[in-house]
Amino acid sequence: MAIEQISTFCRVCEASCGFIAEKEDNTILKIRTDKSHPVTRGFACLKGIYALDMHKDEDRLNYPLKRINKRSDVVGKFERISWNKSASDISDRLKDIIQQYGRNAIAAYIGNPTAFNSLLSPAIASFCRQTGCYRIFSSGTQDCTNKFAAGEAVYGTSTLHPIPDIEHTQYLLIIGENPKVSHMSFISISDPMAKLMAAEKRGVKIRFINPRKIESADGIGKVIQIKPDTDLYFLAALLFEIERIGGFKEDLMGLHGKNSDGLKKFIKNYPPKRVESVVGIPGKEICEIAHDFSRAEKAAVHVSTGINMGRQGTLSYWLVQMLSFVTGNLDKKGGNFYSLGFYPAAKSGRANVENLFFESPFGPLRTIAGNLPGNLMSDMIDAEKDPIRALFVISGNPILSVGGEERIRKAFEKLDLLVVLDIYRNATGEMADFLLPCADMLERSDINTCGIGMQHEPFVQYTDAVVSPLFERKEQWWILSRLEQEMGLDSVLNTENYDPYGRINKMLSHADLSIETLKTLPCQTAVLPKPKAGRFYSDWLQTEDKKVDCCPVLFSGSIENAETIFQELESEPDFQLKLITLRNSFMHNSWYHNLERLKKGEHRYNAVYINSRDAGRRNLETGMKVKLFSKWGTIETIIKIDDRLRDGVVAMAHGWGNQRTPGMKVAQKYPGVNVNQLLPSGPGSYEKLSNQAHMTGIPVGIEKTGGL
Ligand SMILES: Nc1nc2c(c(=O)[nH]1)N[C@H]1C(S)=C(S)[C@@H](COP(=O)(O)OP(=O)(O)OC[C@H]3O[C@@H](n4cnc5c(=O)[nH]c(N)nc54)[C@H](O)[C@@H]3O)O[C@H]1N2
Ligand SMILES: Nc1nc2c(c(=O)[nH]1)N[C@H]1C(S)=C(S)[C@@H](COP(=O)(O)OP(=O)(O)OC[C@H]3O[C@@H](n4cnc5c(=O)[nH]c(N)nc54)[C@H](O)[C@@H]3O)O[C@H]1N2
Ligand code: SF4
Ligand SMILES: [Mo]
Repeated sequence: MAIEQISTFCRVCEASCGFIAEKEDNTILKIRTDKSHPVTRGFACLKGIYALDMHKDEDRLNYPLKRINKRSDVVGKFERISWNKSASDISDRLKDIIQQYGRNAIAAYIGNPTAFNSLLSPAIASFCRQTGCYRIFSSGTQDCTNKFAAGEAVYGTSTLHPIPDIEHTQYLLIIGENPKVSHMSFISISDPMAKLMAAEKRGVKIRFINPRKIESADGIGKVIQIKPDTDLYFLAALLFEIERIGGFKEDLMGLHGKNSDGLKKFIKNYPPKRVESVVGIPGKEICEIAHDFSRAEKAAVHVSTGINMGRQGTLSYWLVQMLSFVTGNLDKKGGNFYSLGFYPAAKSGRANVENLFFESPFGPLRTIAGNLPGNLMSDMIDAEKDPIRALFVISGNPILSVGGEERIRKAFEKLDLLVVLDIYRNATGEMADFLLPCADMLERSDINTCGIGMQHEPFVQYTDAVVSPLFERKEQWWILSRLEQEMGLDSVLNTENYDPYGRINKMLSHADLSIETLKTLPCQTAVLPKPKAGRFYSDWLQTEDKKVDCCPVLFSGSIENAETIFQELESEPDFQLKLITLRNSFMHNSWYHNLERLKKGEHRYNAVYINSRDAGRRNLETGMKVKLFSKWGTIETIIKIDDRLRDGVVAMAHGWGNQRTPGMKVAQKYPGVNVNQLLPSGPGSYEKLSNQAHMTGIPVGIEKTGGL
């Protein structure tokens, strides 16, 4: 058969880079970037290209497996079973659990790749609704639920996140984000560095707020090195100074806002001079940023996980929105605006603002976009009353990605049933009763729904499966539907001529598109109108009264608590080290660890990075073995001097620690260490407003354990 060229796209991160896959029969020969793609224009990173290594990896999960030894045995013993047998065994056990303990006993953990699989979310919703699984955890509480919570409170919807107009702005503030490595999040953008470089050339003043002089800033703008977990006070001080110099657009605030007195009262507490020692930035420098931002004709702001993972991510994101709103940069060309795309997603996240919290043994709780705090998952399994007994892990790896590995492992041992749907037998899968092998992105059709409402250059692309799933791998929507069928519930598999794209076609019809029309276009891609200002207050804002809430009542308790945290930070000893995360281009959370090609030189382990001054004070040098400890755990690793870090900050990559993952031989050969053993978990370890886990600015200590 002749070699075919299939146009497809990457589903690892939001950029959705276009690819050409070359295949012969059902074998993929090569993946290359698609230079003819109308939006991504040949841009890609290693992870996208290496998806082919993953597709072919001999350690991939290829058949359903059933555990035959105890879950507490470190190494799982599994036997191969058929899909029919796995469906009936899981169904029987689930029915027993429901009969014995009620539906409360079932829970799910939904991992990050779910966001890049357009057919999966409705299948999860159906499965959970029908089985009564209402305790849902997800990787969202590790990376972004603060944005959902603030969106709901301020704009009335969790899905309204105005993106920066990089092309037309004059001043760009980027907080807690490293575009060169991570390619941005909550703005889906191809080749962000090219866009930032072009902006720099145009004379845009770019300022990064980050504890580390990130790679993104090499030759672009300037980094202002903030102390971790203090962004709230930095933002409050910016607003304080902007108000002081008369930079608030009071007329606009009157027209489109409410409760601005509450905002003003809050920021009054944090003049630049007061916050400078806590945030680690001289008051003068804070004032300069405030002046530049408010005096620029057009200024834009964007923030990411560096802010989200702090203890006060929701309040911080609130002030980010306020910065844009009060300076008149919200819904403005060159400021921040909503990017519509093919479907008005801003409306679908409309908040139910009644009855926000409910009582629980862990104190008042709420769900954010359906999610409970991931940091309570072990507690809810461990609970005396109504424990979780059955857990479905759907493309996630909580053992390595959530804080408190040992607590999670202990809790998982207690489960009556653990079912893991993944492409690998990952660290979590090693504890599973059933491992269900899933199709990878090259083996399934899809469209790029993930970035709706946040695309820099909106486009929608359809891809066929490049090849049909190898071995007995299956798509996850099929697996969940098969389980429904086996349990006698409604299942799309019982519908004759079921069209998995029915719902998506309805969404596409908003832009007069359908899967069929997409298939006729070059790269199966429709380029959509560029985002523009003008409809934010009239159409996208979802509060009842169509006003931006400048100080939601919901925030009162957290606002009071902000002062307590400020005073705690003020009295911290000077020598206190704080831990932050360090992503790099050779890892993607906890996956991609089984590719030999990514394990070269220093990428064979995850060192702790520290600057030479902090290292010198402790007689530490690159290569030395050290113990890194926190209130929650201790790990051993190796020092790497990195003078990009500010004083008092150490950094480590997460997602490592595969010592106990024999199903991934390369990952186990280069295990590194799971930094999340140092992170807090349980009550008090997440932001109450948003359930977002506290993951940056963790107080740690460091001690030498060995020589070079
Ligand atoms: N300390 C610290 N911890 C962190 C972070 C941090 O910055 N610092 N970052 C956090 C962030 S941002 C996130 S999003 C979470 C991620 O948390 P998780 O989503 O729990 O973990 P991932 O490592 O993304 O694991 C995804 C799993 O999905 C599998 N997978 C990949 N593609 C597919 C597919 O197509 N189908 C199926 N079924 N499975 C697939 C992979 O093999 C992998 O096992 O971790 C967080 N943890
Ligand atoms: N190569 C690679 N790309 C990825 C991922 C990956 O693991 N590897 N993960 C993907 C996922 S799931 C996500 S969510 C995105 C995340 O995308 P980003 O949010 O851009 O993630 P990071 O590159 O970790 O950048 C976060 C930055 O915040 C800084 N920071 C840490 N603490 C603080 C703080 O308290 N305040 C401030 N102001 N800054 C702080 C860190 O130094 C870091 O530079 O990336 C995605 N892309
Ligand atoms: S930037 Fe994101 S979407 Fe593009 S190739 Fe890399 S991982 Fe895939
Ligand atoms: Mo993430």
